[in-house]
Amino acid sequence: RIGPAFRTSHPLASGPVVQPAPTVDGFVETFLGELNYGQGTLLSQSTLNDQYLALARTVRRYLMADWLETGARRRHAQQKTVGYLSAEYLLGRQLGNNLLATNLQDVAEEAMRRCGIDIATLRAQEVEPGLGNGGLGRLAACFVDSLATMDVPTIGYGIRYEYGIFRQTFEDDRQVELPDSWLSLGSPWEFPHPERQVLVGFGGSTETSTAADGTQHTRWVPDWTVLGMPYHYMVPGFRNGVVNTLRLWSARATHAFDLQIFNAGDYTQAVRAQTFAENISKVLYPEDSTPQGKELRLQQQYFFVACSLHDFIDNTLPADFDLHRLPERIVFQLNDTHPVIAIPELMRILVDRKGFAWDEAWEVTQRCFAYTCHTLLPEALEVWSVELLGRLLPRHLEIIYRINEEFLEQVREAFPGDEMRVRRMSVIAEHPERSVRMAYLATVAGAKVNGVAELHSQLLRDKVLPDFSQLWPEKFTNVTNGVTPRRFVRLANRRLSELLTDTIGEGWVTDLDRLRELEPYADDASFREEFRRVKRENKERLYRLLAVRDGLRLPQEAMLDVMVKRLHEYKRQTLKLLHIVSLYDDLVSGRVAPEEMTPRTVVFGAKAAPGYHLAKEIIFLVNSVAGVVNADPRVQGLLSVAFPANYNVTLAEKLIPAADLSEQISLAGKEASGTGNMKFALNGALTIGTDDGANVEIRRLVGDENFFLFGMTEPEVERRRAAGYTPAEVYETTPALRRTIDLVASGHFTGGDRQAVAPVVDNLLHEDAFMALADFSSYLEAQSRVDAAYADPEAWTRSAILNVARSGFFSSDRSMRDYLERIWHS
Ligand code: CBF
Repeated sequence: RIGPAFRTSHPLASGPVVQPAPTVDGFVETFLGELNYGQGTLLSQSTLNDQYLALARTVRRYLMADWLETGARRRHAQQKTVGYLSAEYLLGRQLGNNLLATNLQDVAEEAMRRCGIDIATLRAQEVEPGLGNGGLGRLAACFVDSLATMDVPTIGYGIRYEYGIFRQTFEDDRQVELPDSWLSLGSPWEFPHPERQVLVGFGGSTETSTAADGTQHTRWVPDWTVLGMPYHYMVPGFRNGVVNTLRLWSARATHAFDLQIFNAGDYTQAVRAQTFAENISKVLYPEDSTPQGKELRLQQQYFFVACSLHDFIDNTLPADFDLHRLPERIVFQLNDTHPVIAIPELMRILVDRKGFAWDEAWEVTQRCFAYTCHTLLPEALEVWSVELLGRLLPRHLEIIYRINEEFLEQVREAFPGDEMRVRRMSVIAEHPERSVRMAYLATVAGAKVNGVAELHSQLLRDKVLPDFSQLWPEKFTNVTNGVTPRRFVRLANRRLSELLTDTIGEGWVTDLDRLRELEPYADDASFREEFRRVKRENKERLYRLLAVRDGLRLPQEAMLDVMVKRLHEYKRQTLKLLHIVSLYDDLVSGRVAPEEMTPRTVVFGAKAAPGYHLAKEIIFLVNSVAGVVNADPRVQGLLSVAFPANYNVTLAEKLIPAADLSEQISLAGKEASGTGNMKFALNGALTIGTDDGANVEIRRLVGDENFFLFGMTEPEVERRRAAGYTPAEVYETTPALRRTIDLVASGHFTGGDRQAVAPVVDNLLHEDAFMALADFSSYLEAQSRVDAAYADPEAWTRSAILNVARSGFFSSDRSMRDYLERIWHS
């Protein structure tokens, strides 16, 4: 337990801290003070990094009083807190967001100007904390933003990876991964709290003793431990005086090094324990949607949830708090299966440490957790082998066994004689090896289970967890994902934001449904003109950036067609590539005359998991096609392909506001929701997409006529598969597809090297697990509709405006309201 707070009657000890004046003079003074006293330098001698750190610390000062006040208010209010447990937070840069939240953008800009500094240069200094892989991690960041803006007591819990998602570069068109040392120049946004360190055990065995009254007591005796050191990050609400906390854990050795071994000269051995412990939070697993069955990953998961539960129970609640009432004070939202080991951990704390009877502890535990599933790929549902789990966390395995035993009794009672069902529903799988199904454990223990878009929640009930939804239909619910309008419109798209505010007032930033008021302006020619100006200027900004960042020269006038997301077969970047190749082929073969072509620039952004061989081959192919297309004078100005390396939140903030067309082309039934799709629609891009994930809801809201739908529906996919899908047959019978694939296979884009394209081509022709070929014709037909629509700028702009006006539903504030209503307060 943390030591007693320093007590004094001095008014400044518990009163508000003094905040610098929010004037340009006040800002300059604080900034220079930070440079002098924080960085130990003079403005005239300071480096860019000194200036960035001083600026960040200046902004931090404006948030500090609110942070302290929010913390104090939360401690006294005794309200229920949301403990968001997430192994990933893809935060993006902090400086701009915090300037926005404090309403200091203009003041800071002017203050820096007075100091002779261009604030944009300092912003560019910040390395974004890439502590997540993609959608799931970014969603967590959007959610904590919304919770602060809505003043919901929240603690975000996660891992402070020393290295986040790898930095991607290309060498000879192939992805090369570099470590992301985001902390190397200092991280001004974090506050270490060594006094709140937590001890976490691993390994060892359990001991059971019997008391005089016959009751048995089990104790876990771990054989090694590490310390969890919390780093606190501010999570400001939008101009509402609220600053919540994100608490990320870093692993430390319990004993830094062994002095005796060191003195004996074996330096490596002396720090072995330290290296071993620190490895736990060293690096983010660069996987998206597929679990990595690695021991270190299970260590990471247990490490952060053990720290977080301990932190809340022992360091946040009052010492005399009656833990029977724990569900009144916390709900832990499990962001996918990664934190699910928290369930047996809470049982262990209550039963072994706090002396609860099993049933009492189970009652409390079931009310403290809710589980969000983020996938539909069966292979992505995490399982841990019993051997590994038992070796690393022996007491937890015992607890899981008992949970399962009692649960299966319940199943037997509900479905007498149905042993097949019992086996299907068991938390313990027997094949291919004995293992723990984490999604099942979360479903058994969680008060609620939700999917992340309507279609996904439906498929979750019907296909992924059908037995469970039959047993407990009331447990299942949907919360469609959302994105924060602060970062993804107000900050990323200042021009559009100004236009919106001038037209409908500022309220939309925290009440996104108000975008509806924009609808009538879709018919106003001068508004449409303004809207087009915004897009044009955003494109210019993007192209200036890409010229400097990636050496890319892109034509200003062409339609900007963007596909940015993790590289995965189910997302079907290959389908997009086939479209590009077919456009190229049409042009160079003369099938389409240049004047018939709607000029396009296609931009990809995607990282492939380092071990995902085929995904990396697809990246190679995209780069190869881009190289040839961009160098071919016959298509110059008509077709360009760009693949800027290292797609991340920072680049997304520039790309999305500039886009005309948003590619959301996953095979129906595979993308749980998507959130990029929402960001594009909110920034006035039209979507070409399948009936998948949240596309379904986007299309329903923006209207069929403002969305380019194509491809099979999920039931059609199922039927097609059941009938026996043979991609080679589609290839043989579709001339345009055949021409396109043949051109790729000929080595045209790889200097004649047919071998280099074989992995992708062979996969498409002989496997095509995600049916890109089956949807090819429908996709091309939809793209022709896009071309025709784009050729009419007035109609296109009208649709783009309606996309913005009707996408208010996709605010993460609405998602949070849904969680509060359907899950956290139900
Ligand atoms: O729910 C957030 C996102 O999560 C994923 O990225 C994931 O990692 N499982 C899904 O693939 C997305 O569909 C989803 O939007």
